[in-house]
Amino acid sequence: AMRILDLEADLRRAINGDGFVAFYQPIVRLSDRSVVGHEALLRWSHSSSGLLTPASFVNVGENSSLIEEVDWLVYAQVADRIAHTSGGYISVNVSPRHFRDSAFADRLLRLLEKAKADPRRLRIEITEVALLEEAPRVLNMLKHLRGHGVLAQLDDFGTGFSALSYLHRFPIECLKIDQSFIAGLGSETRVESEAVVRAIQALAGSLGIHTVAEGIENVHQQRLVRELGCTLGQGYLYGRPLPELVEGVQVEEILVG
Ligand code: G
Ligand code: MN
Repeated sequence: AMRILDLEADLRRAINGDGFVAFYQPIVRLSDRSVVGHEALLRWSHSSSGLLTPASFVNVGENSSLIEEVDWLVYAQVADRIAHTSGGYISVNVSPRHFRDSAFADRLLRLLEKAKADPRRLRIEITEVALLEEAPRVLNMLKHLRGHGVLAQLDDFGTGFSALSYLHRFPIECLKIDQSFIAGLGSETRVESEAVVRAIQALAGSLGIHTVAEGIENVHQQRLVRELGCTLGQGYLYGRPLPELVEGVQVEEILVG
């Protein structure tokens, strides 16, 4: 309990300071490793513990609702980054909590406008849980955002409810195939993981939705997901989350791969 209290106090201090930073991980076209966009990932540069990933503090934040404030700090950094760069999109993670507030979409659009950032270069990553809760309200928000150019992609796909009936009703641009299935491609669960990836590909293809294979760490996985029909990928093979955006084609990697 004392540790949590400490962390909560730290969290508040970091929100008011510059402790939270957006890191960016490239998303590439698998055919030539050209960068199509980035996912913004939250990192906390903690004074004594170093660089922390959300897994180590998100529970504290979720309970104290501070994490929403932290998310807005990240969205503001991303809007700023969009305004000062050219190139692909940047996607931000939006927790289902944000959709409980019907003002979320407008607040996000205002943030972009204030930063002079092109809304078409921002995407939101949501999980299936967000679609199940308050479906009509979420549908309206997604339509509203899309109307202004902000597209939505479904994160960690295959791990949640995967309620397929929802998929065609919501304006979803892209499915992100959860990294557990990509990791599974080279392991003893290979047959099952392959079946899941194949099924997601078939579903997405028939609905006209793109896919991103997440968590690609080696050329073996890259080859398998390409064989299964994925065209876009993300993972350590193409780049770890870093403070700077990656531009262009990763030429050196093409020669290696
Ligand atoms: O749930 P979501 O897909 O938004 O989570 C992304 C997380 O996955 C980030 O914390 C990121 O650092 C991590 N990640 C990104 N690429 C890889 C990878 O190739 N391997 C592993 N193990 N983790 C990854
Ligand atoms: Mn994500």
